[in-house]
Amino acid sequence: MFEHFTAYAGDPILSLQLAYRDDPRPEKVNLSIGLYYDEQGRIPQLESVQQARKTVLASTEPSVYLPMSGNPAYCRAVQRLLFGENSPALSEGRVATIQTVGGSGALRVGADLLRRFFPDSQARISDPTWDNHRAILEGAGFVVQTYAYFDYEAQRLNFDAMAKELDQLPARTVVLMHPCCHNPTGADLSAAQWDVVVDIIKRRELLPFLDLAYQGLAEGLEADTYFIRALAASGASFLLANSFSKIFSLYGERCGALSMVCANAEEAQRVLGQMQQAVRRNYSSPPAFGGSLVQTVLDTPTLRAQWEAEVETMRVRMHTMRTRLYEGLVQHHPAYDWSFLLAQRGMFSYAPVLGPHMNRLIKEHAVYIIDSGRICVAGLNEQNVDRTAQAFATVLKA
Ligand code: PLP
Ligand code: TYF
Repeated sequence: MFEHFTAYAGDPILSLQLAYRDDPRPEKVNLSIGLYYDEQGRIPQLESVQQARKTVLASTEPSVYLPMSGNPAYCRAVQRLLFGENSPALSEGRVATIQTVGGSGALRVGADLLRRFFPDSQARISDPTWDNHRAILEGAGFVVQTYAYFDYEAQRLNFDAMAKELDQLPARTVVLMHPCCHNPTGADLSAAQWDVVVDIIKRRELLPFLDLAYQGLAEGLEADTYFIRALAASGASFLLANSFSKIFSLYGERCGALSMVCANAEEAQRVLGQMQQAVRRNYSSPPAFGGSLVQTVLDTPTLRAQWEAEVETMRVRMHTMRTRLYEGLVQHHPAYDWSFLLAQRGMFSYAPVLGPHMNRLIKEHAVYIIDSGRICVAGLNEQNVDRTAQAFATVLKA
């Protein structure tokens, strides 16, 4: 019956993660997968989440199905985190939000809906982007093309090329964008550049689909929503997928949300109905446990403050490690201009120049990066950062 099923090559990032796990060398360094590791190389259990877990586990309520749109208190807390406590869009009731199975689930439900209601639209993703963006949009039936984003020679954002290309797209083109901590490049737009993008979106009637998987890890929880809030204030209609996998260190609980910012409250109600139907015919309703942890943290002032401090610790540590990597590279390979690294933010650095050396880095130095030259800076710590810089310098000079 299933003879015609072809073999699946696997996800290259997840495959490298397994290779790393099975590597016996004690000095190995994992810079491949996008997971946050602490200074000791562990995936942290956030203290705020541990406290919330006690509260949630103490509940004696039976586990009933959540509504199709998820836990209503979770959705409200997520909206305030994303759009702000005093958001006009929220008080006008024009944002529809559902709880989803991670950020990936939000992307998929959003893509399904867009495909259904905009059958003539094509989709654009940044060049480069997270590989799963293309897979999810194509899986939903979209023809997917890229828009200019990164100058591979200069290893920096090419904003002029990006703006020029967006300004030529047909109305209602679905444009996938990263509001902060661009994956894989770590190269983000400035507030002034986002203002230009908002202007183009309005003028050309584009259909933005924002993907926020690293809120708080560029400049801070509030600052990182600049584009989201500017777009909402502009009156544009758009979709926003967000993920709590990284910033709550709750990867396996699959916590995320999909928000759709609409023209008015009446439209938002109809849109919410379609979001619910998209969930119903897909997986019916999201899982309850992880969402109740997140909601408890967000809605309990002491835990909220503790969580915000924990996110800030992650952000500062990754910033420090990126700076230390830069300093090590300047020391070990001063002939090369490494300044582009300092312009990058969030969980990733991106050095396409290293991509072709991936196999040597893994084989000869036990340093795991992915073949694009993406580096997860959270895999660096005081123990391994200098050796990593040395390994990069060695393969580049040979
Ligand atoms: N979007 C981006 C840009 C990501 O890097 C990730 C990766 O984790 C996701 C979405 C998916 O998030 P989740 O693990 O919550 O599905
Ligand atoms: O980009 C990354 O490394 C993370 C982790 O199928 C990840 O987003 C990688 C592959 C995947 C799911 C998550």
